[in-house]
Amino acid sequence: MRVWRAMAMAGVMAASGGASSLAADSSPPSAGACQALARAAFPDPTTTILAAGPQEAGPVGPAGPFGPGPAAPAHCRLLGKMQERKGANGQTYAIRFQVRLPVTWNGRLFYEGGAGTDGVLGAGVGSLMGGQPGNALERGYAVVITDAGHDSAVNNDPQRQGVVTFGWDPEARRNYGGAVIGPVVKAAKAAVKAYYGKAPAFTYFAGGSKGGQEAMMAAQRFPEEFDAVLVGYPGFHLAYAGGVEQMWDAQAFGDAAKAMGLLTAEGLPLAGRALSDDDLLLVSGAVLAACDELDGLKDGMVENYTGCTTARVAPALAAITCTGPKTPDCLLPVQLTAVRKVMDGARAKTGGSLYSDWPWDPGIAARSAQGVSQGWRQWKLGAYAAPTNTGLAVALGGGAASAVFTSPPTPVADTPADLARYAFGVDVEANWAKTRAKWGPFNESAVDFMNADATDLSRFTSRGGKILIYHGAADPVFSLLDTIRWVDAVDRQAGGKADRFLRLYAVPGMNHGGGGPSTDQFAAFDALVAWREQGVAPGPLVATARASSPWPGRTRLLCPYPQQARYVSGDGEKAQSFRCARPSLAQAAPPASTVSTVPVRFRPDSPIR
Ligand SMILES: [Ca+2]
Repeated sequence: MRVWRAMAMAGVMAASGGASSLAADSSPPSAGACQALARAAFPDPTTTILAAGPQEAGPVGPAGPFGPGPAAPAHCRLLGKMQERKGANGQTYAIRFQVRLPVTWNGRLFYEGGAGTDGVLGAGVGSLMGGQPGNALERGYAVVITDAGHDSAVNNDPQRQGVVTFGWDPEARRNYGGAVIGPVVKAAKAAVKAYYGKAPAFTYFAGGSKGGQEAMMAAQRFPEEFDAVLVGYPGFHLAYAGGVEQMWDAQAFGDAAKAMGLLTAEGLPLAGRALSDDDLLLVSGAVLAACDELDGLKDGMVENYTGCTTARVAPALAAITCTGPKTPDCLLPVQLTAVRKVMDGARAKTGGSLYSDWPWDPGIAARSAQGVSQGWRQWKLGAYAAPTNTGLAVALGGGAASAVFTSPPTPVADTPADLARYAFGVDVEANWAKTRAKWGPFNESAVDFMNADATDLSRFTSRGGKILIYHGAADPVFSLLDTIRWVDAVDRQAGGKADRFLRLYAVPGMNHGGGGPSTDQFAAFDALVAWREQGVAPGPLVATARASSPWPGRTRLLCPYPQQARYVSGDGEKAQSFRCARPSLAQAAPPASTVSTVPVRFRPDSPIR
């Protein structure tokens, strides 16, 4: 029952606009206090304030294609930079940061994580993530963001991978990996102190994808600076996922395209054509045929993501294999070989895992009123109709793998054909070795500066630190199974008591950060705040499907791992018809192919085997 009380309390907090004010006893800062920040002292003596000025309530940032920028209350905006220097190849680097300080402050600081290859300052109003409406600034948080130490508009050499040119500079790599978090949070705390006259009572970090990697870095490498972190679909093994797995995926689907004679104008494989949307729907259909009912309800969702093993799915895949020419009802053996290879994850020639396998989940593709979901294919394959390789494994991964995640970096021009030539041609196992290599001035390996997989979190948790993670089961960028193995390793390290400080919520059907046949809207941030500040341990979260899903308005329980949602009785569209429970032993076992790969504990210097 405690979990339901926790949900009710989280709901009350959300209804009242989130966190209560800790600063009610202080009067709002004076009108001149904002401009005065330009003369304030900052901990890093290299800090330069570029702008400090009051902002009236209203939308901030440039208008987007769908309307004005996000809403913000009256606040003080501070823009600064620090550690400006001349770096590799004559590039000038600096750490830029922005702090928005609301006039009506709730006494807290919110560090919003970056995304992708960073290098930009976003609106910086503080996304609450999980599809939660509003933003942290509206709720009274001071919000800080950074470009992570490079500027995509400036550090952008077309002969050196374009926006990831910074990969050629060892210090810019380190900052991107997370070193930037320390100086930036200290600068933000100094701004808070100067503006409000007191330090934040609580400091949160929230980020997804690369920002999720940063949230984990915050807890692991700057544990004294943060009180709780919200981690979305994290790239905590980005060196492996970006440097190795994306090349593996590109090559698997590239091989299939080549075998089917599907090539670009330059004669390169056209990976995006390897499977059509209808072909991907056949794969999802096989997953559902094998696993949909494991959770007690045939509803197009696989809540039992650990029970849906390769062994269970294989007969359903065999059943859709063409025995002759391709037809709409079957997949060619070469197509299925590629799918199986991708889902098995990057492998060494000896068969050992170089990153992770992936859960079989119907979020690979699903049909809704808006068409077939693209969240999986846009990373693994790319747009079917495109004449070049638009899959992000190639278009983004080709540059990041060659410039940032391997040492030494390999020069690749920033063109679709050059990136594709690298992604399809590189030796995946050699790249894995280069994620762990040091070379000349690159005196930290990508694994060292990038991977956030420490399992001893005691410096963070001994101060009451809390970690809440969520991750889509159909995320095509970072594997939920890899995140599960890290959570298991942390739990072993904590003597089986990691639930005192760590929660993982798998989101069945969800792609990278949202979308897919899923219920991807939920109040994870509220749950984290209630846990850290009121001691209300998070239980099941009610999640709602968005309008673009196959089932708008459907609700489900997101269950804290290792629990999973299981249908009990009643309306199959409603969360209250489910309960959270550990899967039965027969269904709980991880995929057989990975049992032997689970390490006793994670070490940055050892692959998952
Ligand atoms: Ca089901």
